[in-house]
Amino acid sequence: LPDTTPDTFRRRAADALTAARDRTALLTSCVDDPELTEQHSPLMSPLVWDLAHIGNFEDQWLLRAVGGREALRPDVDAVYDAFEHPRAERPSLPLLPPGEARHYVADVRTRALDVLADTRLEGGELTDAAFAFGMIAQHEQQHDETMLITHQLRRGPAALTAPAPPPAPADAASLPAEVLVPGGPFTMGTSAEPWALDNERPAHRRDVPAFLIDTVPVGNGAYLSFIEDGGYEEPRWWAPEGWAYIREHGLRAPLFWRREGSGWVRRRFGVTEPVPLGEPVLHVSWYEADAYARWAGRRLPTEAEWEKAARHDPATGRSRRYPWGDADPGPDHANLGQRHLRPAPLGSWPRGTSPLGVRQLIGDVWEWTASDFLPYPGFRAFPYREYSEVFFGPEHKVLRGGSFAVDPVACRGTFRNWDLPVRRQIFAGFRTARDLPESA
Ligand code: AVJ
Ligand code: FE
Repeated sequence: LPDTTPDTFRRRAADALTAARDRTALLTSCVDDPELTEQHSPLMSPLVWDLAHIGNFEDQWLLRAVGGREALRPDVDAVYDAFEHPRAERPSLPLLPPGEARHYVADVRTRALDVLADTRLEGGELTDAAFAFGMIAQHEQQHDETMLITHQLRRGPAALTAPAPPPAPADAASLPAEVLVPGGPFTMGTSAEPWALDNERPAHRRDVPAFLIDTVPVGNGAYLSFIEDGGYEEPRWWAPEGWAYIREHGLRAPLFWRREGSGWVRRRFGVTEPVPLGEPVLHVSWYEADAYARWAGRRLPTEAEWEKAARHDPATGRSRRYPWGDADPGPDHANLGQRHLRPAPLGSWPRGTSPLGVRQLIGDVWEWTASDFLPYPGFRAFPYREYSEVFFGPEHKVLRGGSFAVDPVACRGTFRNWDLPVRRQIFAGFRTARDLPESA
């Protein structure tokens, strides 16, 4: 685990906050002010809402709760309360205009860094204050991912560019299709990770029977076979609610795909390109992932299976922080942090392989799991119920592993994301699993 003496902690916290702000600044300066204020999709907030919401959340938690200081803008709390106003109605709120929003977030940050310098942090201990700085950095990075989704939904020429990820490594084509994960208990979740969110806690033992899991995520090529086999016309592959949903909305392919001539193209950050067959499939709902798996004679992994495949080290019996070990993610481990604006080819990042041989678990695409979003035994809401607790229940499905759009500060082997099973604008794909045959 990272060294958490007060001085290194202060440096880590300041660096994490600064990295998040650099990304926020880029995402909110690469389009003009009218584009910041307009709503690009009813599923998303105007970018300028995200921007000031980031500052208001920091105002509430770092200035008021941790610093015990006066609020900078208590008058805008209600406008930026995500629970009071669903995304669709946010454009009609009295939002701070772009210039004012930029000043607000900058003023809050200056004062928050002041609070960081003044706050007493006991050596190595997880204090509520120490957690709050990590929570705020993660919150801003989560909204940076949300804003990147808005950029992907936006019409018009590209506003963002990034280099392509490296080509697949030499062994990518010869990897086994699936990996056997042996049965038995493993440690799920964490009690030690200082910046783990409430829903990742506490660490607990889980018995997971032996199963087989895909070595890499499902690719566009395999997904295309499902489409061409009539997958979207065949009700037997679909959960009943999923079938009703694709019929009602006329869905026949992942979001952003379009038929052109005899093939398929997709629009990606303002550029239209042939669907790359060797990349993980992206922008599919849980219903589509579930239907594909059934068509393939397989199923989605449960959340516990995913985490065991990612963290369990059979040599020691321990759970690692990440598939590759306990070291923080580096550029060779995983495609994270919006370095590339697309997932890497199937089989990429050999240095990020798990002890059992599973690849691309972290980064590239969020992976839908079979599981509902539920609390772990011993869960305690922290620091407030609306962070996770109000979302627990069968209506939300868990996603794991993070995407290319996720920053390392908000990505761990234990990190849990959740969304509605109809959602497709998020950077989500999946991999499949199956039970071990009786005879084995
Ligand atoms: C964990 C991604 C579902 O965006 O709704 C942002 C993260 N929580 N602000 C979301 C979050 C509060 C959350 N997700
Ligand atoms: Fe938020």
